[in-house]
Amino acid sequence: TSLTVRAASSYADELVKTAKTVASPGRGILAMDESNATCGKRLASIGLENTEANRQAYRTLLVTAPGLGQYISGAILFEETLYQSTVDGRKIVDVLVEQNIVPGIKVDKGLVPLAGSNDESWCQGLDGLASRTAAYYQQGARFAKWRTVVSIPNGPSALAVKEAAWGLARYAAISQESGLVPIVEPEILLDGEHGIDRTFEVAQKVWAEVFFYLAENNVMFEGILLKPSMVTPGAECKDRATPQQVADYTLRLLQRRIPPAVPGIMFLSGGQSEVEATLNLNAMNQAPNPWHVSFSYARALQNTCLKTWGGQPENVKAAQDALLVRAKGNSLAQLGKYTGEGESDEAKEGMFVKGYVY
Ligand code: 5MM
Repeated sequence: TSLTVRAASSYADELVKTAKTVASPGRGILAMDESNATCGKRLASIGLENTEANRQAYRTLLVTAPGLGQYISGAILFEETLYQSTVDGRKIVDVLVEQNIVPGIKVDKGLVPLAGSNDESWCQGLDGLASRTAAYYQQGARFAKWRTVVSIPNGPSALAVKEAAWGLARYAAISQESGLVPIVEPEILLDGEHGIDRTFEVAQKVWAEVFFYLAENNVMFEGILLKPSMVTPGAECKDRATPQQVADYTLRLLQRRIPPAVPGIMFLSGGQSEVEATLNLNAMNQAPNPWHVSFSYARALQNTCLKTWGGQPENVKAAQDALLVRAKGNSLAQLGKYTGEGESDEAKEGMFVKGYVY
């Protein structure tokens, strides 16, 4: 039977192929789609100014790490980077393709306050999206990403959940019509004192609604990827969870809410330490899953790399090695073979920042 649905007819086969490539065994996504404001915060943390040249130098370091494509199947770029060249003048998109990495593009326009809610937010970017996604495809992007957030301490209100789910579904339908595989990312923020059961309850609600609207918008499930938060206790909850508990809750959530037609579940790290994010992913891959359970980390891949670089040209190689250590660790975790041995103390430090706004 044909997988074709009205909303994705002309690109259906290509969408399925792209999604499968990104969700290939032992690989995951490098999220390097920091908007200029977020990139500025990262650069400030190592004492660098937020200039285009510094952003270019850092992104060049990331995409030219030798052999990165062995562990990384896709890289999410900010619009600036999709049109940017490396410091030695090669198009970043071309470098990724040479590395066997599929270029992706962040298409949301960020979070703003949601009127009528309990200090919650919604994600902008639907106006003019179809023309932007068409241009991004021309420029070489093959998948897209839209991140919205749900806050547990602030509710979440029924309004905020509905708005998040509807926005994601409209974005997904539009992306598929342009030939871009949509990554569907309703991040449930770590903020709060709540226990893991409360996170589980909220996640079930959010994903039920997301899939309701994805179906209503004729999104083809074989041609999407998900980017969920792992089910963990709130960052300020006294009861901490082991990787085994996180894996049990998170897999139960997926089993209850995510159809096996979805080819890839690419988790975000959300402020977990680098090692924690890798251990949790590894725990989820101790037995076969109906989906490809993998990673789409920003901080949990980049943190040690960024600090090792420190903006110094002589540190580029060491920083690339640090990125490759994390990429390889998560590759092993995707295959359920990560041991956690020999990790630095730095990689074990949490990165959660309370009330963090990107
Ligand atoms: C890299 O940061 C992404 C874009 O954020 P802004 O547009 O707000 O700057 C962000 O969406 C990221 O891809 C996800 O949150 C996953 O990152 P983490 O660090 O949670 O793995």
